[in-house]
Amino acid sequence: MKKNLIEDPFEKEREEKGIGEMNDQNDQVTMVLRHRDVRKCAHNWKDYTSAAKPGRIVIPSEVNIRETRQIPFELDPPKHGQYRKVIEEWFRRPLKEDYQEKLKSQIELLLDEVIDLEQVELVHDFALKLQSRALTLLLNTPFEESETWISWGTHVFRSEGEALDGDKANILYDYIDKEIKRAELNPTDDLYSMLLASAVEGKKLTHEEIKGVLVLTFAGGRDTVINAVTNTIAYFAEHPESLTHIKEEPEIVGKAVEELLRYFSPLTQIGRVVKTDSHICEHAVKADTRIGLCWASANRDAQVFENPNEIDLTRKMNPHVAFGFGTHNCLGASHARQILRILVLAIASKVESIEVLDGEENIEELGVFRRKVGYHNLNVAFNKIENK
Ligand code: HEM
Ligand code: EMZ
Repeated sequence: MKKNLIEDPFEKEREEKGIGEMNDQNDQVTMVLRHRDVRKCAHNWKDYTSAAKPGRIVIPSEVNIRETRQIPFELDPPKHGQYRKVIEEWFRRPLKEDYQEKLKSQIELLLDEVIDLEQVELVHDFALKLQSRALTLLLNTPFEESETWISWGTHVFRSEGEALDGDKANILYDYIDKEIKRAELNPTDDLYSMLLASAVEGKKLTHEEIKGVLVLTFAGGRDTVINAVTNTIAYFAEHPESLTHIKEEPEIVGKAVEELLRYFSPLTQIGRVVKTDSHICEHAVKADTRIGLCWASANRDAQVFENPNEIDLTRKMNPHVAFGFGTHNCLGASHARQILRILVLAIASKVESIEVLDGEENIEELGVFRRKVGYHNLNVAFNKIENK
C-alpha cells in the first residue's frame, strides 16, 4: 500500500446521513459532509455566522487563546466585504510576473540547498522554510524576517503535545504588535504600512483590526501550505510516473495542482455558529451550536467527483472546495497555488526521483473520524538529474 494515501474517513456517514458529529472542548459540532450542503451552508451567512466570539469558528476552537478577531475571516457581510475590499488587491499580487519570478528563485534555491543531502526532513527543513520565505513576498517584508518565523515552528497556536498553546500564541501577537508600531513610525511598502494607510467607511483601521488581518495571514497560511508542500513531494516520490507526466507535459501543472489540493484538502473544516434552530439533512441543529463545513469530505463526494479517491492529474471537472466557497473563499489561494505550481515544475526540472525513508503521520482526531492531514516529520532523499 502506498504510504501517502490520504483515506476519506467520512464516506459512510456522508452517504448515509450527510452529517457527522464530534465534540470539541465540550461544544458540539455537526459536521456537514456533502458537497452540495457544504456549499449551501457556506453561502448562508444569515443562518450560519462567522462573526461569533473570536476563535469559535475554528475547530479546535481558539476562544481560550485568542481575543483578536481575525479579519475578514470572522466577519459577516456586509462588514466582511468592506474589510475584504481593503486587502483583496494586495492578495492578488502573486498573479504578477515579477512576484512569480522571485518565488521561483526562492524555491529553486531551497531545492538546491537540499537536493544533494543524503536525507532531508521535509516538514521543518523544507516546507516550513519554503512557506516562511514565500510569506516575505506576500507581506513585502525583508527576507530575513523569515528566520524569526521559521523559529516558531509549523504552527503558531500549537506545540508538540499541546493542541492549543497560549504562550506560543503570545509570541505571534507580540511580534505583530511590534511590527505595526514599527510600520507606523517608518512606513514602507509592506502590508502593515498599506493597512495603516487604509480606511473603512472613512475611518482608519485600528491597530486591533490590522492585527486581526496579520494574525490570519500568519496562522491561516501556515500549516495548510506546509502540509500541501509535504504531501505533494510525498506523492511524487511514490508516483514516479506522475513526475514523468509533468516532465513531458508541464502545461498540465495547473490542473495537477488543483487535483492535489482536492485530494489533500489541507484544511479539513471550518466552523460556523448556528443563529437560529434549523435543520441540515433532516438533522436538527440548535442555535448557538456549531456546524463544521467539511471541505475535506465535500472533496470526496462521489455525487460530484468520479473516482473521488483517485488522483487524476488531468481531471476535467474539478469544482473542489479546498479553498472554501463563496463569501470567505481563501484570499491566500493565488499565493498558495503559485507556490505549488512553481514547486512541482522545479522538482520536474531538477529531480530524477525521490525516495521516502521514514516519517511520522499527522492525524487529526475528529470524534469517530481520524483524518491524515500530513506529516509531523518526513525524511526523504532526492535523486538529482545530473548536469542540472
Ligand atoms: C480562507 C484554505 C492558504 C489566507 C480560507 C478558507 C479555506 C482556506 C477553506 C475558507 C474559510 C471559511 O469559509 O471560513 C486554505 C488552504 C490553503 C490556504 C487549503 C493552502 C493550500 C492560505 C494562505 C493565506 C490564506 C497562504 C495567506 C497567507 C486566508 C484568508 C482567508 C482564508 C485571509 C479568509 C478570507 C475571508 O474571510 O474572506 N482558506 N488557505 N490562506 N484564507 Fe486560506
Ligand atoms: C485560522 C484558520 C484560518 C486559525 C482560513 O483558516 O487557520 C487555522 O490554521 C488557524 O489556527 O486561527 O487562521
